[in-house]
Amino acid sequence: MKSTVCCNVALHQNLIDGAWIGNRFLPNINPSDLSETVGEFASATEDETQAAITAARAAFPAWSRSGILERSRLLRDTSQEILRRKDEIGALLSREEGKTMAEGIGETVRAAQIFEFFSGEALRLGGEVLPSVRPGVEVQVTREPLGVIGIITPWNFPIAIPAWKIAPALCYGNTVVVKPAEVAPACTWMLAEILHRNGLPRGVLNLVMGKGSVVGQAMLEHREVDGITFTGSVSTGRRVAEACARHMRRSQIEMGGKNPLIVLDDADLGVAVDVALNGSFFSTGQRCTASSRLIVTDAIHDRFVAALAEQMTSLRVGHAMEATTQIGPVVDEGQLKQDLDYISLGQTEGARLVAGGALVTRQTEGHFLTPALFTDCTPTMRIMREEIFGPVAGVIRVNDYDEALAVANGTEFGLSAGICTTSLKHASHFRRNAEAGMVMVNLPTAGVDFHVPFGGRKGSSFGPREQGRYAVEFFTTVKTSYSSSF
Ligand code: UN1
Repeated sequence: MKSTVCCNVALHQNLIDGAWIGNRFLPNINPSDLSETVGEFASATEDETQAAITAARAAFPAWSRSGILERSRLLRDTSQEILRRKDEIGALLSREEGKTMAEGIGETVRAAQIFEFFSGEALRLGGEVLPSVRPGVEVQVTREPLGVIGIITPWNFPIAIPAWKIAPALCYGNTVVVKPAEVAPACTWMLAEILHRNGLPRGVLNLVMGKGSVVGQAMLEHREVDGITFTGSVSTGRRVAEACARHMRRSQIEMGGKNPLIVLDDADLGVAVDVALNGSFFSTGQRCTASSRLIVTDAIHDRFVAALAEQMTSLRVGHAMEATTQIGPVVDEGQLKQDLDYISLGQTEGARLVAGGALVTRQTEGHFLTPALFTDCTPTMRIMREEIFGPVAGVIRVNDYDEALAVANGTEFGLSAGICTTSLKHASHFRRNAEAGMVMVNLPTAGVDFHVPFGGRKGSSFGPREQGRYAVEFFTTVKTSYSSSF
């Protein structure tokens, strides 16, 4: 049945071994309009998850030996279809996640670009040939697919993150069991449907939607999964990494951030305000790369805060699909509660709320929250140490660059770090000394390219990098073979 309409709501099933399966569903609610159900999406059982893993295992031998041209074409066709349908898929993304239409379409284009990139990579997989230390012996170093890959994705990039895990997995000859976030599964369902229709052999990609406690747990425990790539919260990431270690299985874990953006006295004020506005609040601040700690030196502090607060008041918060909206709703009630709890905690901790942080009503009932800015923050406050994952940022005032750097690095996270400055000396020093996987100079901490490595340090990430050519590290395993001419 795959996707049928029942009671005016489309039903979307799991894809297991090339068949659309499942008869229990969960509603996917539009956060811009709680009266709208985007669709009903299957809630897989443990047995269904196991069947998906068994199918992926059975499909592995043939797929791992499939021709690189077949894989490249499939990824290219998928890229082209996503691009052709970018407005439709972007709208679906906005409806299920709450990103603005521009953000939804932008993310969809990014997913298409990722498939295009890996369509090329499929044709470029090489190896090394070396002389052995033993005369007459030749050494080859090659890469082979890892096996069955479990993919667990978050709700905040409902198409880009599934794309940047699925595309390299298939490119290098792995088979897949993918579980999207329960809150926003529609775009992954769409991806699975496109891949299936474009000729992906049965069992090569299996989609199991539903609850982490059922589907995710079954994936963690199943012996036939060779690697798990996960993006999500710190607490779940830790559990995934531990379970993988118990099974001696490879893991790639992307978790949170508490990303600093330093603004130095010599910064271009207009640039700094734009960078902070974008990095802190666009995509409703729901990015692990969001700039949540704005570390600002003394002489520019008051001008920066005034200009940022001023710009924030003119941000249009509202229904994600209205053309004028700049900030869409918070994704769901649980996240909204978390944001509001941290906003009141900030005030209790002694920070000063200088802009936003209020619920607003619009024509439709949705989770509309104005972006919040705190000043007078100290590095030890919980709002400056814990990831909020919402449109909330705080300003920490510092004396100089050295103090700014120390505060920036004084966190258990290390995903992205930014600086706004016109000083080459400070920019270069920061690029070398920021304890983060990604560093941005005069650019937002969020919003990354699709063809270069993505990932962090410390408590933000664990395992090999994602994206670009570095994806090969996780999705393949190295073989060193020796051959004697005698
Ligand atoms: C981006 O900032 O462009 O979950 C990507 C996240 C990250 C992706 C951020 N893994 O927010």
